Amino acid sequence: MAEADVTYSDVKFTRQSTKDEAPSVVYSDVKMSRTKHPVCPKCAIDAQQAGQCIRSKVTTVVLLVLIGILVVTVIALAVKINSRPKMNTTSSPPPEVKNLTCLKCEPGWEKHGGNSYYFSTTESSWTDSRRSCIDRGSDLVKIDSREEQMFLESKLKEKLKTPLDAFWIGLTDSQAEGRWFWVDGSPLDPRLSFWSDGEPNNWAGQNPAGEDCVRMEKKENSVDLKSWDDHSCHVQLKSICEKPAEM
Ligand SMILES: [Ca+2]
Ligand SMILES: [Ca+2]
Repeated sequence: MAEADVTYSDVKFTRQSTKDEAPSVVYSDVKMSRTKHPVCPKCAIDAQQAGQCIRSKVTTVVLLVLIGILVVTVIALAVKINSRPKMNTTSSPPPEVKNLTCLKCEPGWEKHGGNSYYFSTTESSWTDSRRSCIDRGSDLVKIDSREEQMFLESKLKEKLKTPLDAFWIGLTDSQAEGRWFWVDGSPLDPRLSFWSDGEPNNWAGQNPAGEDCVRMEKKENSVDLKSWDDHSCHVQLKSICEKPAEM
């Protein structure tokens, strides 16, 4: 205890004297602690409670002020966001920007040699496959060059899973047997045909109508890129769509 907090006081105790005894006095030193305020235990408790009460009130006021600031900030932010122009509803990107975006992100299409190819893994008849290609803004693939055949064959080696797996291409002799035409109406160039050995054979074992549509098969060791086979048009196979690549 610090010296400044202590008051020394002389207290005089008087012992009751008998008749015979002269009054005597006992002196005793009493050390009393001086407190600034309050001066009694009850007052000390009251003061402590009052202090806690004041601190509690101050804390409440500070919390209320902080909540108030938070609410005002949130309202201000909401007003600012609502006042910003809504790009999605009030304007759209220019057409040229839109086209560029579609070209870059069009899913499933692969660009090669100025064309885009879609290798559809949905299996359907030759006619339904062609319709799906048309719905995608394209048609079944027409093979115009040896290089294009080489590209497609390399892609099919990645995509075909079993020897029975195959993709429809846009070649048919459904109009006249043995006269092969591409879907754009052009006749097949014999110098650019890639029939597998023994094909086309118009085999009637699967369909009495024979085989009028052409598929590309998986040929692990195809000779000179030969991988075409005429097949029943009703068989459900995967297909290759082609369209000019958008610039
Ligand atoms: Ca045929
Ligand atoms: Ca055949």
